[in-house]
Amino acid sequence: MGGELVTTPLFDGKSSFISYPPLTNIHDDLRVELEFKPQSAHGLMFFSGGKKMKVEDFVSISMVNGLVEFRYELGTGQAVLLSPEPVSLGQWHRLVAERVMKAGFLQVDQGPVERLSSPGKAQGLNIHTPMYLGGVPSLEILPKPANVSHMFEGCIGEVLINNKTVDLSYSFTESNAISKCVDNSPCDRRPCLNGGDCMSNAEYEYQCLCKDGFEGERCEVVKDVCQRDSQCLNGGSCVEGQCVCAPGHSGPTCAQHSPYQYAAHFDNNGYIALPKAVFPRSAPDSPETIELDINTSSSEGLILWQGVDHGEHGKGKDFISLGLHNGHLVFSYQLGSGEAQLRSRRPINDGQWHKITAVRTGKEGYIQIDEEPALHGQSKGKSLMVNTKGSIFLGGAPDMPKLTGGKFSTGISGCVRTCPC
Ligand SMILES: [Ca+2]
Repeated sequence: MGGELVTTPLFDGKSSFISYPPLTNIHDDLRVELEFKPQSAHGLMFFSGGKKMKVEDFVSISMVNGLVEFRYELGTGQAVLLSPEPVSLGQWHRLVAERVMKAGFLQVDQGPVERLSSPGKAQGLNIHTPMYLGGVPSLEILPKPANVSHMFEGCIGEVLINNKTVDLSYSFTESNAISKCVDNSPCDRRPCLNGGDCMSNAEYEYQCLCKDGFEGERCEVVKDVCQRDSQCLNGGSCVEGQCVCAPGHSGPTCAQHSPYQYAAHFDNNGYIALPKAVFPRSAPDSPETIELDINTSSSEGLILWQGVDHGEHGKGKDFISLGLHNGHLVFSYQLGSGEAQLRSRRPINDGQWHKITAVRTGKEGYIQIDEEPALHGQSKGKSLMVNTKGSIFLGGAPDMPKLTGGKFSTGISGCVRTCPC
């Protein structure tokens, strides 16, 4: 990179690239977070390939027609995920591209999470080439099915692989035609988190005006509302400065009572915890029924969740959930040997009240929206019982990515009421 240390590289869209040692520990899952400022609507930002053979494993992240494309091949067919909206050129964005076995996820900025699984039996990613950023030294390196025609033109900022920051300027093995990225204002990088406003007050300085409840130079710190359990009311406990309410209570200090039959309004961060007793586990052959009315305009988010206890990691564990994906209701459950996913035919996020009935009997399940015909499905494998120990969360949940094993990152906005059933 010449004589000067470049911490934020600028790629020229032609011969620029930086390479790093081949990725390791990514066979089962790979999560790439990348901060980028594109100058052109096309170009390869990230590539990692396998051995040259008939079908070559690879992962690529590109700009295609102004959209972000996340593409991977595990051996039996590609998954190609696209951001729903084009990203603005000349501005900083952040993408998260993740695959867990065959299941892929892509989110750009605060947009919806796109989901798609790769086809066929292959589950593992087998990587042999270096990891490339911004381009490759020769097009020969790229497998044809990756469908790459341009290299990336623009800047790449922070890069995280499986939650670890890549040291862009020291850990590379090779680089070509890299220069230094220049921003007009220090606010261009969007340094203020959690909805904070950025003010630029000198050439290299910025100041964040944080929203209520956040503090720190970049508004990265969630203000503590408690230091000890006694500051959380009604039997709530203090976990890392935030009250985790006992079932039947809600609010920052758990002051609100939430009886079991209720109507509640949620914003993105709100939720209600109910004791698991309101939703008793029944014998494998008798039906379990969830009935509720919902009125929401959210396209993504968690409506109801029961899985592991709060504080445990939910990845791979049994759960039962109702959520929204692209506005469609998704009833999902995992009994230990495979997940069932039932998706409503129509979106339900039209700001009108809808009656939802979700019923599970062993592996079999169905959902019914209003008076429409029921939609049936079943989970794979032999397991019949859902082994869930935790509280039931409605409208959202604390620490959602951890609790739900990455299935949900937001709650819903809107109203939920239980019917008198
Ligand atoms: Ca493979």
